[in-house]
Amino acid sequence: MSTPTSDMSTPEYEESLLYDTCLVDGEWRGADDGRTFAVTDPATGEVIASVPLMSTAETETAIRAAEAAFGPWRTRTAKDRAAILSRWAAQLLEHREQLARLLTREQGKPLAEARGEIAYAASFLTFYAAEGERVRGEVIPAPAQESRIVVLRQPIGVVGCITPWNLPAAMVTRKAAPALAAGCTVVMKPAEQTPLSALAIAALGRRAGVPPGVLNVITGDAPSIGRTLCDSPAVRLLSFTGSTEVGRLLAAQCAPTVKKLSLELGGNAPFLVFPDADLDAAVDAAVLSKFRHSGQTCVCTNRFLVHDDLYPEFTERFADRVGKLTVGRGDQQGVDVGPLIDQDGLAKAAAHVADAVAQGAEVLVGGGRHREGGTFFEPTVLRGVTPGMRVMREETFGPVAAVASFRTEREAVDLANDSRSGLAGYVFTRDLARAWRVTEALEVGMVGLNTGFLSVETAPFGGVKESGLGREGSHHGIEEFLELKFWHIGGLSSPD
Ligand code: TXE
Repeated sequence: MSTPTSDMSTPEYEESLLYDTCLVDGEWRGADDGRTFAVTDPATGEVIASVPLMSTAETETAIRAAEAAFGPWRTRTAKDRAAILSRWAAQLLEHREQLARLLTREQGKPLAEARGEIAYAASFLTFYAAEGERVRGEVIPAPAQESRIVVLRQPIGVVGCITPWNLPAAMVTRKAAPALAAGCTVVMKPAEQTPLSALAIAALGRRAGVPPGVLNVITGDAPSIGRTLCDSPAVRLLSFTGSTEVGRLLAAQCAPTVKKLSLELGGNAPFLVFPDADLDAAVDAAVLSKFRHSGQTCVCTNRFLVHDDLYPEFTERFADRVGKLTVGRGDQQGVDVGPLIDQDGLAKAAAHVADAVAQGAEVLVGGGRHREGGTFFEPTVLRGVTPGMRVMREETFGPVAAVASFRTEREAVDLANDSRSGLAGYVFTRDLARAWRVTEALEVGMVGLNTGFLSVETAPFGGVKESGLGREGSHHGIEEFLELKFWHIGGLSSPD
């Protein structure tokens, strides 16, 4: 193990929050062999920092640190843990601007979105500070008068967390906050594109009093770190947010240790506009739900399904609005849509448009790489898409809106459910009975009714089908990190 690197409490680090080493057992360290990899600004291609390229050995060290920290952490009072999480939330909000700028640099998103994400990240710490104090057991009826059955809810143990690059701050706290509140300890691996937000947030956690080993953040080689977390019998839960493909691989790798899994995977969100919808509200929500974070969230709409009667007007108004979106670097004033995360993201968006056009779809606006160059893609609206096109079958994860039409409610629901994913869905109607019918029929975990906005810390975020397992956020989210133990107490004799 290499010795801890520089003193990370210097004013330079305090100010920039640009941490370029990993947090293991409360110390900032590099990889054992000193190797690093570069983190680049997706808007410019410029290298921002180099962070440790850690692998199996360092992951094992981090797991041991988390194991050693588990006993002392789980036995702290819930109030103590809550106080630390609350201070951590305050640290995030106090450093919101620095964190937002760091996030924009490594991820590309407009500053306004980055500021929103930091507030969202802090909300999980605040929420779970309180929720951790509400973890309680129960007494249930026993079979005999002289016995009792008591149910305990206990922390599961060491948790491995793997987070994505699209919400690199919020996904850290959405996992770490309930884990720590429950009394678990964490080994976290952020996405290689965006490790800096995670390291900065971990540093603020240390300043808030998170003890050594309770939260470890390691950067590096995803397959070997992932494999080590999966293989370790000490890791009792793997919490992953990312692609369905990697989720499937991790599930298979966790099978030998029968590890609990929490998986938040890709989506293919339908957005249904019925003939009685408020068209203004639907168009506003369409723009929000498709183009925030450049279309790179798992709850972003992937398929617009619009009733025949509204189809011409909806597509025209939507395309008009989309054509007015400002594309540019996230740190520039007035930018609505930033770059895509990398060349792979750009290639996928371009391939989906090309496939749709080859099969007869029409480009109403956008359609290609943006003149900014790099990984910028034009906000795009496609009309006349059909269910077999890639843009309808796969998650585009880019600023490409595919709009198809339907005739009946049954057809709309069938089209919406014609996917192996089932994360989010959006429904626009003013008919209450229809809203109930359609919401109940949609095979998804979350529905936005007359809104394009879904995610809040108080609601159980998650999907069905191949979109994953488990829920994050809300009082349900902490259950992932707890396990039940019942205690059957006998021999309680009656009084004389
Ligand atoms: O995801 P990956 P990618 C979807 C979206 C996107 C596509 C591909 O459709 O276009 O996935 O994105 C880690 N063992 N989502 O390739 O590879 C990786 O380091 C262990 C939806 O970036 O799944 C990162 O930390 N870990 C999504 C995380 O997995 C591994 C968010 C996500 O990367 C690993 C991101 C391995 N073998 C992409 N390989 C959402 N649900 O919000 C990769 N990783």
